[in-house]
Amino acid sequence: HPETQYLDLLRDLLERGARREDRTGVGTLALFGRQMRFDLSRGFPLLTTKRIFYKAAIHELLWFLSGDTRLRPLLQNGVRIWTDWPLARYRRETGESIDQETFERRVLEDDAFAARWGDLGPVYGKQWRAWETADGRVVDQIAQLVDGIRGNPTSRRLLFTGWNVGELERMALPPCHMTYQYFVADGRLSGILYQRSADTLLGLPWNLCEAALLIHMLAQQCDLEPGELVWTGADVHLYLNHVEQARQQLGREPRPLPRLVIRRRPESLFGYRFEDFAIEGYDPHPHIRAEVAV
Ligand code: DHF
Ligand code: TMP
Repeated sequence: HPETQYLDLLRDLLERGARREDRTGVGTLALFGRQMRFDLSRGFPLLTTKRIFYKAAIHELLWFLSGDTRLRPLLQNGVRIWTDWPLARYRRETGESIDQETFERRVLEDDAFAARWGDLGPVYGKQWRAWETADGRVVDQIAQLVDGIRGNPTSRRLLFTGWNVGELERMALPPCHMTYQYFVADGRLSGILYQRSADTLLGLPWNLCEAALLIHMLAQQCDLEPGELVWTGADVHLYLNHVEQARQQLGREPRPLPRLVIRRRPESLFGYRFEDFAIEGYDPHPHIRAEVAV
């Protein structure tokens, strides 16, 4: 079962991970340099050993592709996974002890507040769709990628990256899933995701889901079949407050992978809507709660 790769990774982290301090102060067990491969023709790589909120993941990917970096459109879709970072900044800079719900309500309802506190800076969406060059051009890396896959499928430059060195300090968080590269052979489109830093229990399952989703969308737009998703992680870690959750998950048997259905072929990669996607046959084990390290 493809998910065995993920469970093996969790087990390796528990058994052999190096205990390291980290930026958040939580501490991790970490390994350096790991790879997993998922043949997308064998099913959609959504974990089954715990429920993943894939609807929120779809919203997040569409938000990246829209070029947006503001919290508000995520919150309007009920996606709260990014609130913690602007909230931490607000608390740090104002000294106010506002709760998450109040903060989110203000971002949703108060334009001035949202403009001041509700933006993540030039994160993924900005770099993917509107990278600003030193000579004043604005580059849409995703549009160029689609043109490249269609027009020059054997190119070895079919990639985009969020790692814009000059803008890292202005980002709420420097990109984790930072570079995506694509490869066309035998009518199939494969993709590599290079992830510099992976929260194996919380973030990684979402990253796999979204990277796979993007391959499916690109393939549809370029008249190709989805090939493989190759995931490469550099600093791959398990937070010390996720150890119990990892053990619990390791006690579960993977179930058949679900399938992704794209109900419509939009006129461009930027025409997809949330309703265009359906995940069929998803019967996961129950969700496992875990705290995210800010
Ligand atoms: N920081 C850390 N330490 N780990 C991350 O995975 C992470 N991910 C970020 C931003 N910063 C991060 C963006 N993506 C969750 C999932 C993805 C994500 C952020 C958070 C998360 O908390 N997922 C939970 C529940 C989500 C929910 O209740 O909607 C999960 O169980 O998947
Ligand atoms: P770092 O910037 O110090 O590496 O912290 C970022 C943390 O967030 C790290 O634990 C990795 C995790 N993360 C993911 O695993 N996937 C993601 O998509 C994001 C945004 C973060």
